[in-house]
Amino acid sequence: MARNFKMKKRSSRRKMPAKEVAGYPIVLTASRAEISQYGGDPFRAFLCTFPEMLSRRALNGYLFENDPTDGPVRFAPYGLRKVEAILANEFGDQNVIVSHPDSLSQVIGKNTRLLCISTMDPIGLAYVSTTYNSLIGFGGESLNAAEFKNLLNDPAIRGHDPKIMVGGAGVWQIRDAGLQDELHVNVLFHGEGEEDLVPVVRAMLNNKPVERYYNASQPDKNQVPLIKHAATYGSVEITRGCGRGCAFCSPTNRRKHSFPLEHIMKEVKVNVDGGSKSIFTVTEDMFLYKSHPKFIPNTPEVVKLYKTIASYPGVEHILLSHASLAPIIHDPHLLEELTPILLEKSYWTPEGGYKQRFVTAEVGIETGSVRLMNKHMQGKALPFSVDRWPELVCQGIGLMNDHDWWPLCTIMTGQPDETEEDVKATLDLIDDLRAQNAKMFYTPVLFIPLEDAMLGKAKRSNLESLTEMQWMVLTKCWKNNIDFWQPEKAWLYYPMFFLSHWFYARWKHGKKATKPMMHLSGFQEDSLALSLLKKLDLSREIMKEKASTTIDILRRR
Ligand code: B12
Ligand code: SF4
Repeated sequence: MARNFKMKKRSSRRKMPAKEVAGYPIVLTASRAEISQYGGDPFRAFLCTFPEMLSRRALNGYLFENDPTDGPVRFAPYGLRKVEAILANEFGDQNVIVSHPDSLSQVIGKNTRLLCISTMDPIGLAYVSTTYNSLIGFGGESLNAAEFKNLLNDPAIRGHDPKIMVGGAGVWQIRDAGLQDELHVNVLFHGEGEEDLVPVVRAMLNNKPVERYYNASQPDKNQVPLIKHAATYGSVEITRGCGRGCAFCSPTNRRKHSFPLEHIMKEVKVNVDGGSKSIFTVTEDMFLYKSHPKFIPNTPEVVKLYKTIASYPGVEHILLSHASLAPIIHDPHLLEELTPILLEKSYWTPEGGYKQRFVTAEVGIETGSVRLMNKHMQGKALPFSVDRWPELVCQGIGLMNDHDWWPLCTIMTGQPDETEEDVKATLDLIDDLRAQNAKMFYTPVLFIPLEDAMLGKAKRSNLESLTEMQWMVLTKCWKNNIDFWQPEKAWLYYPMFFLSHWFYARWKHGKKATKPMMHLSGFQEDSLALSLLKKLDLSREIMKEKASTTIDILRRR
């Protein structure tokens, strides 16, 4: 699926070197969208998955936050920091630099042999980008994609023509989009860097052949180096891999292990010394940390970990990436002991404009269907059976809410073999959560086959193929988000969705979106008004069909 990927003119904010610079042999970078740290709020970064026209406006103040310098960037994505450590340990600190994309002209020069770029979503083909770009349907490609293109268009790169290697979770997108040649990328490095990166770089520097799409072997846990400089949001990996084995997931393929506390604290120090006020614990599930067999949580070790991080001088906030529900149901003491530590270090507070202080982490609910859970996500509920999934979800979210945890939850629809019964089960689960006044933020997404996931070859879902009920999953989630997070703005959102449906979305997405969109516009699902609107929609459809048949008949005459 080759795409039109025309290069734009260079941004006026880029500095031009006064004279020819020597440059560093190995330069590392990421796009503005992925290297910025958005005032310290990682959830703001998700806006980069929205169309450029909307997200650039919303984020513009943040995209240049790492003020361009002539030297190394202050904060960089954690994966890129690992790559920096791997390469600097081998080729010498003086030969490797991580640069902000706006400063490339200061660090790429005649000595530069290799440019390494890290990316999670270069073409905007991951879950959130795909879902919301097609849903909104105007405003261009995602900011992630636009900024990745801008990066490769940098005059310093074009002028000096170093070899280019791209790595990180999103490399498959460049291959799938058929853009490797057009972007002049010599090597797409897929997988972890600790085992194979050095030989690959050595081969590239020596002009030896390297596979264009390089699949890296898995490293041993002892090979993972400490980062040398601060990562965005103060990221520190506490575990790698997962092992629950969900069929749509890629990180589950990594070898599962927890990093020793000493290793973690050394990286906390690097981040704090580098100026970070927060520590972001990177993991597939924070309760995997030193967990026992069958994913039974190791409460004392988890509590010790967060206590130690929280008491490190200079750590003002602790941010969490992912968490799962089963461990907190298995051990009710887990949240009891952990919450006071995390609540005190929360980034989400009334001073920041929120209703109250709360803790948040990303939780994967994905579906309410026990059948789909059994088929694709059997390990997700361990140590419990997935046969109780909807009940476990309600119980887990309830426990979280009791302890002031307001999770961000993903719900996925359009899975390859999702039936109407499966979708109904998901809608029922969302209703049950609403009935218990769940405090949470839903991120509904379409199923996307990530390359190295077990379902990597499955059919990609899209809005055109969604049924009315699948649409309802998307809109119900957003209705709940409005009603919980911004009920005072409902008067603005409801008419906005109503008008956008009748003047735009209905034309773009068809009549199956009508009932769901009217629900999102504030109509009760079973209200008379909604069924009248649906009927009106249906009769318009019939009239349109009749008109086109009449035109056909007249034409034939
Ligand atoms: C932390 C995190 C974030 C943080 C980023 C923090 C940061 N800047 O450091 C936040 C919350 C901001 C974030 C946002 C998004 N994320 Co994210 N994120 C993660 C998470 C949980 C951990 C990433 C991490 O640091 N891992 C640890 C490091 C060591 O691993 P790594 O980054 O993969 O790096 C290694 C290799 O990839 C490789 N490598 C990395 N870079 C390079 C570069 C070169 C040149 C080479 C050779 C090698 C190389 O070497 C490294 C060491 O082994 C992963 C899940 C996961 N486990 O990977 C998802 C993940 C990477 N995110 C993902 C996505 C899609 C996003 C979003 C686009 C939103 C979305 N879900 O649609 C946004 C992007 C917004 C933006 N513009 O920044 C997806 C990528 C999917 C895919 N395969 O295409 C993942 C895999 C989650 C998932 N399963 O959906 N994310
Ligand atoms: S629980 Fe999460 S990280 Fe683990 S395999 Fe499932 S989706 Fe992947």
